[in-house]
Amino acid sequence: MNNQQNSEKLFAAARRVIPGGVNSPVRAFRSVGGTPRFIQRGRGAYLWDADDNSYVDYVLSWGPLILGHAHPAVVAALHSALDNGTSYGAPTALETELAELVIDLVPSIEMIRFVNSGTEATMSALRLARAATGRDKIIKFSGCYHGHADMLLVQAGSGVATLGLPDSPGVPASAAADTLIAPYNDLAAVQQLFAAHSGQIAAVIVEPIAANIGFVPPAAGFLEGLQALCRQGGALFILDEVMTGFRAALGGAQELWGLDPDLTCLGKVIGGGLPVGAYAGKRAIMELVAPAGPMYQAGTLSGNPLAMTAGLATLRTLVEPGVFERIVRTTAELVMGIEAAAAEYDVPVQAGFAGTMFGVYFLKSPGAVISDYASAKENADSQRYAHVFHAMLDRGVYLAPSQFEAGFMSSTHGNLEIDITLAAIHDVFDGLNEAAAS
Ligand code: KE4
Repeated sequence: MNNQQNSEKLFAAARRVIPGGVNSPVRAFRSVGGTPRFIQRGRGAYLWDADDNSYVDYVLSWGPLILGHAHPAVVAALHSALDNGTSYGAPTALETELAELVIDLVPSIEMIRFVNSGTEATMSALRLARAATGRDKIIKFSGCYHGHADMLLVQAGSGVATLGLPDSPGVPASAAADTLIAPYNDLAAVQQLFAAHSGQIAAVIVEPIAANIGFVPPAAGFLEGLQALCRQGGALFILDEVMTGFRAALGGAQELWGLDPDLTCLGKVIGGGLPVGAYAGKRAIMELVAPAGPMYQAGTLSGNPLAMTAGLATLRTLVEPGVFERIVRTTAELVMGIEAAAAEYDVPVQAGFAGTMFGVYFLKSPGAVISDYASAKENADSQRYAHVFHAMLDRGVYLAPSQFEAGFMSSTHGNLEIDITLAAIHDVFDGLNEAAAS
């Protein structure tokens, strides 16, 4: 067990003034237990905590840091931007430059509005869908997490799943009344909802990979089927690519499956670690957004020059020849190494990856298949995950502090980091067998 005295002190102080001692619930280690490590700095693939323990980091701020911590190109760009000030509340060329870059990379996007978080992106995209269709109902999927807007905190994933919250108190029934739920990967259930609510559904919003219940890829034809049902039913097809954008593929998960969503929600990577979200899509729909059109949405710090600068530096580096492909290879190497170790030590897992993001479920029984929220809750062994999480932490590897979260790779993870990680995995898996044998 590595020394965590300073984290414990800092956590005690934080809990006195911040609910749960954290500014976002998943950081509190509630589902894995123990003291969250208070981080002092990051560089490349590594984090250092308040007790100066170093970790190979696979959380990467929950996805944004695809170039690792404090990448020189991002830091240099921010240093020069800082000399010009931090915010103007007025348009800048930077916003247009980032908009043009995102539009170049994601063919379905013709126009984009920047906001400050993924929550704002999905909340605004759904308001826009309701404005565009004149309809009120939306369809989301159990276990999918689209941020914490009232209408979306219904059978959500991520921190809601991690904490096992039934849904959140404070969300009035009226706010959720128009939110219809279907199981992920269940196209028939969506067909039934369209039939039962014909002419009333404004949009279907979906994570193209259900990565807020861990890592559940779409079944063959699921996303394409949703897109077709939306077209037939007069509803907008919204892909929430806050997590998968520029990670599942450079053009997002929609590139992997040849999708053409009406709207796409983005976040994380496009801010390079600074607060940026965005909703984007077809011009005819986006031009309904104020002040071009009547649908209102606004934000004091939207398009902030520092955030735009970090996003531009990140994406411009990411699109350089070979950078993205190399991160994908490293991701594949890690996942295949974990699967090989699980086979060698007879540890039942369900692992997967798409581009630069991955997930590993520890299964309660061999052969179980996780394909949606219900099967994840039934078959994922969260207790074993918690044990592995802390054992890896003690060996200098920082995984997501929840079985219901995905893992992320960066351009700064190389052979050394993969070797450290797989050596730790072998050691931990071997220990699992010893514990079982004793
Ligand atoms: P934010 O409001 O946290 O920027 O984005 C919300 C959001 C929307 N859509 C998807 C697919 C997301 O994954 C998220 C946020 N992801 C979580 C981690 N799974 C953020 C971590 C946290 O809540 O602290």
